[in-house]
Amino acid sequence: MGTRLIGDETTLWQAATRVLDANWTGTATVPSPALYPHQWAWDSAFVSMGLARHRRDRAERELLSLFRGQWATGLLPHIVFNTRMPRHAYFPGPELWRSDLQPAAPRNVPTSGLTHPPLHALAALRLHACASPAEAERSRSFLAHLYPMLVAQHRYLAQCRDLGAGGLVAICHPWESGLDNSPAWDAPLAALQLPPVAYAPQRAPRTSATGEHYDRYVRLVTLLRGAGYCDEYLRDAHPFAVEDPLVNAAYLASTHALAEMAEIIGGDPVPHRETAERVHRALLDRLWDGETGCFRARDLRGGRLLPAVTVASFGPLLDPDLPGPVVRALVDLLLSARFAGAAGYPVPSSDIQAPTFDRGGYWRGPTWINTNWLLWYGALGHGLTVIADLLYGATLRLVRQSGFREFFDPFDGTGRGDHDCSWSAALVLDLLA
Ligand code: 9WN
Repeated sequence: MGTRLIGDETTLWQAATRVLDANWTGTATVPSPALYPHQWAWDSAFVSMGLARHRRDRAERELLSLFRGQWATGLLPHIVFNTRMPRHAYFPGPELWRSDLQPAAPRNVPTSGLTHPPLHALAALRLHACASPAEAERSRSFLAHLYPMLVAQHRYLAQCRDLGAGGLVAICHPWESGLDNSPAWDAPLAALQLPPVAYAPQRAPRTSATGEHYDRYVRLVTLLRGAGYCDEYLRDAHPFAVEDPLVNAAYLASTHALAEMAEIIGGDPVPHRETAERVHRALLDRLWDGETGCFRARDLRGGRLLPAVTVASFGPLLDPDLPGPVVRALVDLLLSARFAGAAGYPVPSSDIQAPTFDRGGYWRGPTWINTNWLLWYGALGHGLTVIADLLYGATLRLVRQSGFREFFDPFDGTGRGDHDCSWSAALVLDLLA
C-alpha cells in the first residue's frame, strides 16, 4: 500500500505502521504504551480502520478481541482489561469495576461496566469497503460473524440507554463520551453529591482532570457498581444522564452502517433504517439549539441543554440526512473565531472563546486526531470538500510536526500527552490510503 505514496508520505506511512506494530499485544492494540495498557472500545474502532490498511488480519482480531468483553446484555464495555498487566499499570483497574461479580459479564475477561461511542459497525463496514477483490468473500464472512454482536450492542443502547425515552442514547459517566473532562460535563458533575471521603488516588496532573474530577468519576462508578449496573437504576436514579451529540452521531452513523451490512450479508436492513430515521429526528428535536445555531448536550437530570459548545457539537455532521441550513450553521461555527480563529490547527476540542477553554487541558482545548478524523469523514459525506481538505491538511501537518502524540496544542501544534498513540497513527494510515 505504501508504494502508492510519494516522498514524505511514505515516511509518514512507515512511521505510523511502526507505532501500530509496537502497540500490538498479539491480540489487540493498546491506545499508547505508557499510559493505556489495556484495550479501549472507541480506540479499537479507530485502530481497526488503520489496521485495515496495514494488517487486515489484525484489524479483524482487534474487533473480535474487543467483543470478547461484551456482556450478555449487549453492553460493549469501554475497557477490556489485559490480565497480564500488573495491577498498578492503570487506574482504575478491574478492582473498581468488579465485573467478575456481574452475572451478565463474561467469565475470565475483566471489563469496565460503562460503554463508549459506538463506532464499531462503522469501522467494520470500512474494513469491508477496503477489502481487495481477492479478500471480498473472506471479508463478507467476517462481517456476517461480527454482525450479531454489533446488533446486540445496538439493541442494548436502544433498549437500556434511551433514558430520556426520546430515541437517543444517554451516557451515564463522562468516560462514556470519550471526551472525559470536556467542559460540557462540568455542570452535571458539580451537581453530584460527594460523601466526605476522597475516593480516588491522585493521578499525575498531566490533564485538567484533577483529583476533584476523579473523585466524581469514581463516585459515579461506585454508584453504578452498587446498583449492579442495572437498567432500572440507570433509568430512575443514577445522577449523571446526558444525551451527547457526538455519541449519538456515532450511534447514528453505525446504525446506517448496520443497515448496509445487513444488505451485504443478506440480513434485513429495514429495522436499522427505521432506527436511523428515529435517531436523526431526535438529534434535531432534542439537541439542536436553533437560537445559537449548534448542537448541545442535554442533561436529563437537570432537564436542560448544557451551555458548553465543544467539538462534540459538530458530531452530527456524521448524519447524512442533516438539513442544509443546519450543515451551513455548523460550518459557520467551525470557521468562526470560536473554533478556527487564531488556531492554526483545527479543530480545538472546546470553544476558544469560552472561559473554560484551556489550550493544554486534555479535552478542554487541545486538538485531537480522532475528532478531526470524524469531522473530516462527516464533511466528506456532505460534499464539503473545502472543509474536508482543511481538516485533512491540518491533521497531517500536526503529526508531521509533532509525531503521533495523544493530543496537540491548537495554536502552535505542539504535541502533548503520551507518545506513539495508536489512533493518531491508525487514522493517518486511513487518511493517506
Ligand atoms: C478513561 C484511551 C482513553 C480514550 C479516551 C481518553 C482517555 C481514559 C483515561 O483514554 O480516557 O477511559 O484514563 O483518561 O479520554 O477518549 O479512549 O485512549
